[in-house]
Amino acid sequence: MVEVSILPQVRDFMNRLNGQFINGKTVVSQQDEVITITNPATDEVIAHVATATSGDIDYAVDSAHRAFHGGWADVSPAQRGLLLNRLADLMIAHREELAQIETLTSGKLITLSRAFEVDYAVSFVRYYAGWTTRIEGKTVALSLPSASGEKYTGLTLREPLGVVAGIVPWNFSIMIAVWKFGSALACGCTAVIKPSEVTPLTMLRVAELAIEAGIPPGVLNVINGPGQQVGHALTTHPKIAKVTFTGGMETGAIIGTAALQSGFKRVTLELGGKNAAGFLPDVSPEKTVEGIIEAGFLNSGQVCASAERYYVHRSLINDVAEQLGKRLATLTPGDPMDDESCFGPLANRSHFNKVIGYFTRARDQNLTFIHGGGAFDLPGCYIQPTAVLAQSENDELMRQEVFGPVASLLAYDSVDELVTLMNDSPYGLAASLWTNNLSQALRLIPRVEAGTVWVNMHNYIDPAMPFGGTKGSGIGREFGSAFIDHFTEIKSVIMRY
Ligand code: TXE
Repeated sequence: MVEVSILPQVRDFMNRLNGQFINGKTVVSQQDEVITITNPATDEVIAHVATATSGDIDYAVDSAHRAFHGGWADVSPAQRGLLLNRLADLMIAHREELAQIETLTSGKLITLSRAFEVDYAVSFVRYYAGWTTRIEGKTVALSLPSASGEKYTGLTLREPLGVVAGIVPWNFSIMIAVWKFGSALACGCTAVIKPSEVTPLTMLRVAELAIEAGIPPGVLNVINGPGQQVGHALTTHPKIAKVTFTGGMETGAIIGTAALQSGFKRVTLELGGKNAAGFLPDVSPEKTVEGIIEAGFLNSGQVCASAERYYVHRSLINDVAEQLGKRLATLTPGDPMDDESCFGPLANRSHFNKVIGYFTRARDQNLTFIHGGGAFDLPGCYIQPTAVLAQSENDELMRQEVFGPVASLLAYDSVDELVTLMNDSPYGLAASLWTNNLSQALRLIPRVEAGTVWVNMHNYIDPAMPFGGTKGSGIGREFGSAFIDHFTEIKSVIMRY
């Protein structure tokens, strides 16, 4: 056991009354409506955050609007990149502080908070910083007829959209926020981020670091509060040009509709998935089990790209089930603030109750639990790592996104059946194929309906690779060069001479 001691600056930050970060300053307009933050590992109350008033929301959007028109869009691309890189440097300098705030709030293992919420998030900030000087238009040869010798020149300009609202979930509160504001700021847009109401703290600290880095006040603002009030008011605010959201499918439909109905705002939606992993018969049960652990149990399964549906050839499924049960038994629960813990709690009580509800209904439907299926007898939101043998592709556990540490296994007989089963979902975010048969893999990849297909791996998201969903998993792509299309508007210019 290597228990991490809480830094004094983390204690100070948690003890003060936080609220919003607007126009370069902390804003706490009301003391009566506060969000109470509970550590999901201990159930202890650890902080309070004031909810944004409607005046705060207007102030945040107006500040971002003024910062956009007053300069950020005109800051040279090289300077924008430099400032984003300075923010990345400061995030690294404050690595332990950010990681501890995140772990105390979300229950994420401290090792994961350092790796994903700081190191990995910083890779994304630097990646976006690198794009600032590479956003360009085109010159176009025109086809207009020339009646009396006149000529035409056509060119396209890429212009930043304006103020972007970034609505963020609780599973990766810095990294996913970086995907939103990094894209926005790189393209010359300004941003108002609304973190999840259960993880409102870490982005406040990142926004403070942005000011220290020299990013002008108003360029990056953070407002907190419940989705249906604060999130909705932000989404529909007339000065918001674009909404970029990561979260659940139902909420995505509400936000997408509200954004379109309030002035045809541009929208990017990343809505999770019920991701499939297909293991071909050449993969041994041992490798299949390690593949399932990689695909489904990172961050206790609270990863939008995690797999929850596992298809294993009928000839191997009993072996895989037996070995998986033994392997899951090694995932013992630990304190997220312990450097050596390998399996932490879920991020909040309401999510815990939701996951337990799935297990209860699966028991009622007589599904076979290979391992787990309940909570650990501990304080906090600890759910057992769980695997079930599904009865059919119609089981609730094969259709609904659980977003927890659960693997549902189903047998298949032929490759064609495997493809049909993998595609039998309203979602299409990510999938993985596991085989050493290269030609088989290359033939299957185009047949799998998902925005990302991994081969012999899962959950690997790289800044250089576009990420987003097909079908109900959303609209648009983040990262790669694809994000530029979603944060700029193309202006066509035609000149006659
Ligand atoms: O997410 P919501 P929740 C999935 C996962 C989970 C389910 C629900 O299956 O069980 O979604 O989780 C804000 N207008 N994912 O309830 O509702 C809200 O305040 C504007 C997948 O936490 O999607 C928060 O900031 N904003 C996932 C954000 O939306 C609204 C990650 C996400 O909340 C709003 C997390 C509204 N009407 C959960 N309602 C992924 N894709 O990675 C809510 N919000």
